[in-house]
Amino acid sequence: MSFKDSNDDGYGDLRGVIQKLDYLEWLGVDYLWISPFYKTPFKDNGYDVSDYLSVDDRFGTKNDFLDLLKKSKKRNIKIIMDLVFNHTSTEHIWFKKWINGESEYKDFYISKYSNNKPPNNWKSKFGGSAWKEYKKDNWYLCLFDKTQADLNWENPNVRKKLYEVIKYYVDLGVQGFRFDVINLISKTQYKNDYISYGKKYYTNGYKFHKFLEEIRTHLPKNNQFLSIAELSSTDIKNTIQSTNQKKTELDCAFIFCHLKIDYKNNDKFAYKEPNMKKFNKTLARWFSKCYEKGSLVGFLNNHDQPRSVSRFIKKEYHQIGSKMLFALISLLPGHTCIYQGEEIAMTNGDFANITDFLDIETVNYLKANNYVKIPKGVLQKSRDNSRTPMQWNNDIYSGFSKLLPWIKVNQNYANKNVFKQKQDPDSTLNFYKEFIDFLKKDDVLNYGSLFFHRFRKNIISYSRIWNNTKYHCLFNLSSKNVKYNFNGEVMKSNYNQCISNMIKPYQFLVIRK
Ligand code: TEU
Repeated sequence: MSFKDSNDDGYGDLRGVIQKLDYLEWLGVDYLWISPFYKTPFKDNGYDVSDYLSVDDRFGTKNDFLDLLKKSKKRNIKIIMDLVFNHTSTEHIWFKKWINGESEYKDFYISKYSNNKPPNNWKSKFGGSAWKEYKKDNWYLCLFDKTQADLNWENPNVRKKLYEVIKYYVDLGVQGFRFDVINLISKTQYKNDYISYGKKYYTNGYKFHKFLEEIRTHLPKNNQFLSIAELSSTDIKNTIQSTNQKKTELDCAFIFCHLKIDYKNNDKFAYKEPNMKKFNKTLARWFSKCYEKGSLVGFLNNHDQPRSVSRFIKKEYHQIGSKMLFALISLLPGHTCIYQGEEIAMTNGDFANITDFLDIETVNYLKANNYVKIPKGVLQKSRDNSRTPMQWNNDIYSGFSKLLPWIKVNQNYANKNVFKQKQDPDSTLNFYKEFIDFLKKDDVLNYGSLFFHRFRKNIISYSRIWNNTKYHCLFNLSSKNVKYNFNGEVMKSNYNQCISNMIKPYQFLVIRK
């Protein structure tokens, strides 16, 4: 959507991705996860699919997609499709046939009878009730937008149709899937829930692992194929099971606990400074417990999250701090996922008007609360922050498109762009490239065990150990010098000069012992 627009209509597209494959290869990308580009009414940026088997006109054609597969293969980049299987758009033909009562589509969606009011008090993740009345006293479940109806996974015919989608893309040569909110697919009890408003019943439901096992049987057996579970509000036990080493379910998982450190009482849009102690504690707990028995993907950015530099680093330190954040997350065991623009330290959008916000979750929130001015928490955490166009150069609209893009370009593009950073040996971009190369080749990082140390003085510290080699990794999460003694050979740092009893603002060090 926001990566590269090849036909200057203001929307990123598949041809745009093809144009930038050389760049991705240069950077060292192995797998490329692309957000949904299926046919969509676009209420939730493509996560509302109206036909899984066709490409939306906005994004190109099936031929463009086949070309992308061919050209990425030449560069050894594997394509990961985003499978949105918890729900479809209400524009999907399945939904239309279901609502018309066609027998083949009987029980395709989750529907309950309830007199005059929703069947229970579950809340949608985008605000309001999780139910929509479609005919007098009949309601369908929609955990996200009203136009995203939850599929009924209990129905084998639904699963059969979804496995046909998997087969279609595997046959085309896709080499991985990211399964959107896959731990929400098993729902069986529909009781009122006065604490978590439904989460307790629809998250990691009792058939969830059975369904994952079934999905697995439809995935290719080759070990290059990568399946990723997006796990919403989950726990360690279920995460381990979903990504167990016997590979009976999926290969690895995205979890979000480490990114909820600036939520105030679970309220995303209430403004709160991130709590770094909690950040450390969450990373330590999750990664230490999951890395041997299961597998987590390390990431700090995606299309739903605010930009990590804006979130964690004071403005004057964005360049140095962006390198520290990447080191912090990528030196942990497991795959690392980078989100477009992170490699040049792109920041949150510079939105000035309430009408600049487009994301459905944000817009619903603003409307529900009758905001006329942008609240601080929305500036801080709206999903639009990460969706601004990729900053390629300092041409008009940051080189993303020649036409006004679908979402506002961040005005810092003139100074912060790929073209400029490529020429600067000290840039975030060149750091990412060099660091990715280092990560791939290093045995300690690829196979080593993990040991987290105590968090003190704003320093996160952990060790990676393999055979007789130990890497002590230190990260200063603050903008202050911190007195801290360390010894050993400094292998990597984001500062040229290192002093053995001081860790500089946002400095990181990998020390070999
Ligand atoms: O997101 C799942 C999800 O629950 C969150 O990350 C969501 O963005 C959060 O509730 C916001 O506070 C996935 C997709 O990544 C997201 O873009 C979709 O909107 C959502 O599923 C529905 O398909």
